[in-house]
Amino acid sequence: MANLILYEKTGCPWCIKVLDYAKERGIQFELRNLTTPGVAEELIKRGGKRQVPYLVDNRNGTEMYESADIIEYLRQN
Ligand SMILES: N[C@@H](CCC(=O)N[C@@H](CS)C(=O)NCC(=O)O)C(=O)O
Repeated sequence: MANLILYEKTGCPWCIKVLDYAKERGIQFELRNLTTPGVAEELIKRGGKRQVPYLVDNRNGTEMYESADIIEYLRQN
């Protein structure tokens, strides 16, 4: 299983913000796109709502919505 999973959607500006930051820093994710069948249901089950970006850190169980919070988390971790 990948350390970091990012739920995202093609063309979502908040997702692009997170992906650009991660690219700059050489951080890699397993990407799960909302348009893939089953992914939206999986996201809602995990976090409670259909909103991307959503980060999962499998190293410690941290999960969160909100691009600004995700970027801050990646910066600190
Ligand atoms: N404040 C949130 C905004 C996230 C947001 O608005 N995401 C939109 C896509 S850009 C979304 O998840 N919409 C629901 C959907 O596409 O089904 C953030 O910065 O992460």
